[in-house]
Amino acid sequence: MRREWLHEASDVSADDFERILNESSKILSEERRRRLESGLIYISSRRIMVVGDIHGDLESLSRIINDFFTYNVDKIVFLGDYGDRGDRSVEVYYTLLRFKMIVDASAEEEHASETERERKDEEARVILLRGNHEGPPDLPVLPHELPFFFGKKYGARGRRLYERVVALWDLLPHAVFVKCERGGGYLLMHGGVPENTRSVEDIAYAHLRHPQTSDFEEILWNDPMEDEGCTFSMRGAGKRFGNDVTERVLRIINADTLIRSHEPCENGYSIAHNGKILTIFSRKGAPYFNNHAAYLLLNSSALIKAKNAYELASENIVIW
Ligand SMILES: [Mn+2]
Repeated sequence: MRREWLHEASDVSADDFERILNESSKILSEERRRRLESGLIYISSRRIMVVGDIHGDLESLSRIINDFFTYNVDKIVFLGDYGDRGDRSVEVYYTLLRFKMIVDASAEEEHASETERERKDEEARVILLRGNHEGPPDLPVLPHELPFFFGKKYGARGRRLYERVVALWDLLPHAVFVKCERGGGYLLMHGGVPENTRSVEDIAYAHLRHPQTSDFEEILWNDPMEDEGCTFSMRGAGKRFGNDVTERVLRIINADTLIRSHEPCENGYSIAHNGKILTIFSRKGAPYFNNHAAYLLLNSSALIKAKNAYELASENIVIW
């Protein structure tokens, strides 16, 4: 596939940006309707890329998208946090949405046969999860530079484009379950597991029960900690959750490992809770200055053999 469009983002006009937003909101609404408003998607593919925070790092994003095409990846899951922090946040949004439209929308018009179109209708190949930077209005992030970057680039129209981007957040899912042939699988979300999870539905419909329950807030904001139990978070939202919480929730969901993002990692990834948690961070540069960024490639061997973060990290992480 020709990839010249990967270099377009810097020069894209407000009209072109608006066009991609129109198309994205159509496709994302359709996808949300098709999964019956659930925020949890089940997938079982052979090659799945899992990408952590991007936060305005356009260079890392381009590299990730190039690898997606080069390695014939079936599906790619972004774990959220696209804008803010990095100064190319506007370009990151354009590139991400354009990428999704090229992969998930264009094939329908072109040469898709009836069966191919049905498969496309059922399953998106590019899955953008919500992070805390794409959260509900009552859980704002600080600082939130995205509206400023839109204004800087597009002047008065920037505000309107920014609001259109914000409107997309509600259409995004917040969790993925990767089913493994051997049984079990991986639970993917931005922050972490909610303390009071009692069923899969608590995760799948957390967004519809917000703010009556704190489950949605916790999915977007939580971080693991060394101790047992749960405690308050310095972030001002979400909680810090212990090993016992992770084990209990993974058992309820029937997952072996939680794969999440949300925290910078010196080497692009880190492992917590005795291998029950893998954290992936996929951006470099100011203001975090981690040495490396990374993504996870779940290939068929990982999907058959690896049961914890140590085994996943030993052969399936790509670092730059
Ligand atoms: Mn985050």
